[in-house]
Amino acid sequence: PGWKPSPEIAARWKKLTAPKELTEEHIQEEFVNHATKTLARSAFNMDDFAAYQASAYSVRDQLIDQWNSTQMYHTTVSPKRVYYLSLEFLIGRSMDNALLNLGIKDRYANAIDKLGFNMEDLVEQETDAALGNGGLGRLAACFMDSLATLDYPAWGYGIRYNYGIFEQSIVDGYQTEHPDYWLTFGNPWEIQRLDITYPVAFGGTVIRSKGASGGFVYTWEPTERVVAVAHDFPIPGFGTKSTINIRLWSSKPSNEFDFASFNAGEYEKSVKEQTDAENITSCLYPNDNHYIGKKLRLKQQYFFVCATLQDIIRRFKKTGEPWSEFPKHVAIQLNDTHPTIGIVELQRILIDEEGLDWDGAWKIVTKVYSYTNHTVLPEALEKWTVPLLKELLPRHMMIIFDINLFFLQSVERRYPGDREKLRRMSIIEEGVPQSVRMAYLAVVCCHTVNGVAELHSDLVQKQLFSEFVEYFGAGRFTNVTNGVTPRRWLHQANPRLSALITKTLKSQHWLKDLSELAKLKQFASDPEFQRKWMEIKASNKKRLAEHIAAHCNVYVNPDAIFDVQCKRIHEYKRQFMNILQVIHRYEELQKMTDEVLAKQVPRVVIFAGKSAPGYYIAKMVIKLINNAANVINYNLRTSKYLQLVFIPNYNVSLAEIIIPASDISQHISTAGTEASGTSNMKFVLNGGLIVGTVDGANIEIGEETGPENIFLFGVLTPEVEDIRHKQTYGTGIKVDPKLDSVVESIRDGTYGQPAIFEPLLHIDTMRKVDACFQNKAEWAKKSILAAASMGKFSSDRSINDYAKNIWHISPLPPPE
Ligand code: AZC
Repeated sequence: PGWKPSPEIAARWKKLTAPKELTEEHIQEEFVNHATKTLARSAFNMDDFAAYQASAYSVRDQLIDQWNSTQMYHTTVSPKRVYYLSLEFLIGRSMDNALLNLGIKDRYANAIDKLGFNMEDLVEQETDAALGNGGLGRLAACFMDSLATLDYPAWGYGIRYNYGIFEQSIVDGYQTEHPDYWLTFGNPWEIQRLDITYPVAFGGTVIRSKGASGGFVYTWEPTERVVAVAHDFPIPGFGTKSTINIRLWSSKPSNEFDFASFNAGEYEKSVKEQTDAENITSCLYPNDNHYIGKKLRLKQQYFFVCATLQDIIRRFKKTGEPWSEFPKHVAIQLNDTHPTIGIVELQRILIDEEGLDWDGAWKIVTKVYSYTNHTVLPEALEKWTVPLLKELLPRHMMIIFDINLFFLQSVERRYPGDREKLRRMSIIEEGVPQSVRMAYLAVVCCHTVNGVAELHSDLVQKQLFSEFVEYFGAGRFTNVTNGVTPRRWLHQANPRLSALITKTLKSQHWLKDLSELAKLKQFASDPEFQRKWMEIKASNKKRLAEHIAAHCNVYVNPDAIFDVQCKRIHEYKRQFMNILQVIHRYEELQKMTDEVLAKQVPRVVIFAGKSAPGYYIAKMVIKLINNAANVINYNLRTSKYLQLVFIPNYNVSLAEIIIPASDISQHISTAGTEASGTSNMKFVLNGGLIVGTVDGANIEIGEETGPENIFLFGVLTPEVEDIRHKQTYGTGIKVDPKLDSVVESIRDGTYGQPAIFEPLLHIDTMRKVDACFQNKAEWAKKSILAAASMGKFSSDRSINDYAKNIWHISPLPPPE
């Protein structure tokens, strides 16, 4: 900085920036100020959207105050910080969340009401920040909320995509995709930092020469240069002044290069370079649990970690401490392998730019990084081909080869002559072409590797990385079970339930310590509490019914069981099995006499979720659900007892409406395939019960609720492979496409091994649900007991686990 304030000026500055009391009048003043000055509107030229924007800018001012003081405080203390690197942050809307976390929602709502606007309507004006696909991206967002709430010195880093996940509409039953240009009207929740930029380079060659001390030095001469520009998204904690930052990078052309082309008269070339540069951060790849080997995706990955590391290093250098102290200030968490090239980048910077030797650099790098694995599905494990890496990042490719060489040499020393082992454990996969196994690279370079639920972490250690566990020891591997933030997923999404809990527990403290929910158990059989609890559920169901009427043109019966499966459409998540079960139910209803029909428990089956645009089977499942809905909903005789809807465009704000309204939700992945799942936690937290397989976090949820408050069914993980094998090579059973006609013969064991037919077990489970639902008091009790058991699944608990066992950082609450 070229300017330093004198003590008098600094004092004056302090006085001018001192937060003003948030009186009604002050809020109104700020609102009108932004409406007239920021938006250039007048009282006669306002609508809900303008009012939303004016409120948003004024709330943002509050955030910025807190954010500034948090950052200034962190700078003076210079603690060890955690940097959470993620290609996805599925934040959703910000205004309601900010108002609630800052504890100023009522004040704002009242103040704005007197200016003629309704806060609930304004909140609805906001477009989601949909910078993620599903579970992995939403987890990152929940973690940011917890890091802020628990006062950890933390930063999130990622990409500011111009287009988030596509918008889905349903046309003739098919999914159609539309671009999500969420930035059309600007984004009040970010602060563009045109002053914080870093160069990022790609391509070219590496020149090797003799250095002063006799060793080789490597100079990377890239051919493409772009610039990363910072955008800051302040994240307020709940009930604290801590406000942390998610810094998202956007790509811009580098000036040097367009000038060169421009001056050479190559105007078109210079413009093309500009668009190429901007394209790097244009789009989020819409794949969930599936990797894509596209060059642009690799560019995104390197682009964001390259800028991030420069930012982290700049911050570290302010301490004036030597490189050996770097790990005492910095912990970097890799959210899946997507940012793994950052490991290599740090090794490169330390050697090529900071002049450390290989071993010195390696010691630092391996103390800094840790890696979270989110899936064991082979099709989701990232591999980059060697030719592509060489083309885009030639120096990094050399370093990866070196890391692999040193690693394999030490494996060879431990297991002399075992060439097969070397081949299996190599970071480089042989083949034409060769490729780099990014997960192996992460395991070799990180001090800690974790899975996201007990079962998943077990599979990570026993299947995915078993030889690495044997080689490095089990100490490198651990579990951190996922969690969700109760602030967004209960307090914000279900305000009435939150208020009931606060009233019953006589304090809001449960929002900071979710284990306090257990105190609700004593009220589980209290008829008055049950009545209030179920009345809130009923009103949430009504609200969802209104959304369904508006978006699906179906009037669903709000007294029916709401049976929900909303998540990305994927074979392993088995929406297909679920829709077969629904069709089976429909066919059974057809056969019933009026008398029997009248005794059926009415059910509304609700699906929602996006399919990757190129995922044919998933798209066909969406089509099948919609076609089935068209038949089922128009059967006048049975539609009282069964309705089916597919709600389009599932996203965070739709989840906030659906989840509080569910009676049961389906988490029915094939055992061993869903790493954790996090919506399962959100549903139970809101008093919905799980129908699920023995998979992911369902297992731990069941341990907490007790088996009587969860509907688990199906086979266990070790049996799955066995069954698959038998199905492929065994009796050669063919499942009759007319499901109803074969159901009984399969069930009586005619074909052996009934466990293969999990769809049948699913059907049985759903019958059990019907029976339970009829006893209203018992159902209410289960719902309360299950929700009261969710203490473990707060993302606060997950973050405390990471902080204590992996990052070794401590809370730094801001001074009052
Ligand atoms: C998901 C897992 O599928 C889900 O089970 C888990 O809850 C979530 O991560 C958060 O840990 N994985 C992904 O979204 N994507 C990848 C590449 O695994």
